[in-house]
Amino acid sequence: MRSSLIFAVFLFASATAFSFVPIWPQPSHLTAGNATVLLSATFTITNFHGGAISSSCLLGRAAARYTGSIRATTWTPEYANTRPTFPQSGTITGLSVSVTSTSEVLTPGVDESYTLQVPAGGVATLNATTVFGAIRGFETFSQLVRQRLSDNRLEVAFTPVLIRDSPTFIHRGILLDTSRHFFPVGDLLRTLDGMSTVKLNVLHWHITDSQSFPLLSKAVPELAQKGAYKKRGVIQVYNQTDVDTIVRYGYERGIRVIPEIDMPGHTRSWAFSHPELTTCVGTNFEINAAEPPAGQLDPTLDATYNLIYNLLDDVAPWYTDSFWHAGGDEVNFNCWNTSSNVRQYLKTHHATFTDLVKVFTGKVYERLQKLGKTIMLWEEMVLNFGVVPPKNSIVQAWQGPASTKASTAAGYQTVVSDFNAWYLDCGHGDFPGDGPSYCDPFKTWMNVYSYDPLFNLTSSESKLVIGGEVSLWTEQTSPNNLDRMLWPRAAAGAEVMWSGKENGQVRNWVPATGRLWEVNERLILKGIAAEPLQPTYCATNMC
Ligand code: CP6
Repeated sequence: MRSSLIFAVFLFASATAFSFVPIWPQPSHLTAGNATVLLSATFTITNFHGGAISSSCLLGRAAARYTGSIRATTWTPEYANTRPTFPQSGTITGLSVSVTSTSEVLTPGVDESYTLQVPAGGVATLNATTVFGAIRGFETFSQLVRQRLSDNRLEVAFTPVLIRDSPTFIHRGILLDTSRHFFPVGDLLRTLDGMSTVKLNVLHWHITDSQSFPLLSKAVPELAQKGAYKKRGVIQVYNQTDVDTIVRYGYERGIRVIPEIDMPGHTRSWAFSHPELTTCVGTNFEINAAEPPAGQLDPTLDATYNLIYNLLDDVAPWYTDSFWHAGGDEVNFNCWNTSSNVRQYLKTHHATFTDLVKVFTGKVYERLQKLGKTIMLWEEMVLNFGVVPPKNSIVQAWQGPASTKASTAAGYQTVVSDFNAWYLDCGHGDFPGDGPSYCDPFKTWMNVYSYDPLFNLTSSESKLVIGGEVSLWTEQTSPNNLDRMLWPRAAAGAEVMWSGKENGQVRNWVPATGRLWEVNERLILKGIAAEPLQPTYCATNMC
């Protein structure tokens, strides 16, 4: 019963797959031919005069990187249901790129549009406003290149090709949690490789949480020295050099790294070094926290703020992006209520727990603003506690369409990461006998793909949605399964965020299957251990 359902689905997927040029995410405008052009062995990406581009500029480095990776293409259509063999026309000798703006500053909303033209022979051309648009165009070009099985030469398929492309949303992200499990720098760099393949442009790095504190600040090293995981005695931390490596690697690919040091909730790990600044540590998590272990910063102490200021002043400049995620999810008042200190404060100041949240956010946001940061925050701060952050702040809505609507209706720029569709950790399963949880079922790539971040919004509310993030909380993800938890599902989200709706409708995953199959294979060739979509059988046969 179950397998026949799955195979019925494959039938639909294969039936329409041939009509697509396998670029992921789908470009906004595409016209393609039915010829194949040989790619010269000396293929080079050049400036519009045909000359080399200096590696002292970002464009030159990206051009050199893509020239190398395109020449080294090993993807073949052997197992692709999207690649019929077409007659061969001429030879493409190079790709000439032209960029209008000389700015290399990666700002939120930077122009990522490009126009790519691959003729029947000669030189292909790429035009973009900024270097970041050019990088998106390089990626698209690279997805047209394949290795011919007969003689191992490279060719560009579906020529002549004309593509005009730009993103639907300016903020297209992955949230990665490095607190529940530690991930070595290489895992983050590989994740950035996958992101650049599918044109994602934000890594929301949820660095710290209750379980561990892996960011090694110079000003307050004790937080990580005591709060990070240790493996065989080796402390698992990111130091300034590691952060710099990750931020630069992202920048070179047009990917912003937005850090989050979650607070005031989700902070039990701070208690390893500063028990005096935390509340409810060691108490019953079922009452005092969203998940074990319980522990929250004490918002009534000057020393708490001094620690936060010392930390932020030190590490904020390591992250070059203008955005800073200030956390604010799942604050638990029962936890604060266990503290006689807190109860006394409330009495003396005739204050409520909500007032405490406002005191806390007021101080932290002010410091972040002094550090030049635009603030991102979890929805609860605004929707549950009536915190009024600086006007240009970005609210991250994670509890579903009603949250997105409330956030945008209140006038906030909003990033959507609805757990009903875009929580990649969701649904490993429940405790036996508990029945399904709010997080079930497992979010398949089809769930991710069929989600509309603008569901039930008015047009003015929709305009405030700047994008989304597929989120990987890592309670049950380690370096062992990172890649298959992210890929190909993050790619499915990437297409929703880049390409938007399909003919004004929620995207239909059925005809997308063949294209996703191919980009997934390309991710695997880049060293990413992505999950398979279908039996290999389906790539060469009608299923
Ligand atoms: N950790 C943090 C989490 C979650 C959140 N914040 C979470 C909540 C619900 C689900 C999955 C993850 N694990 N810090 C919520 C933003 Cl279903």
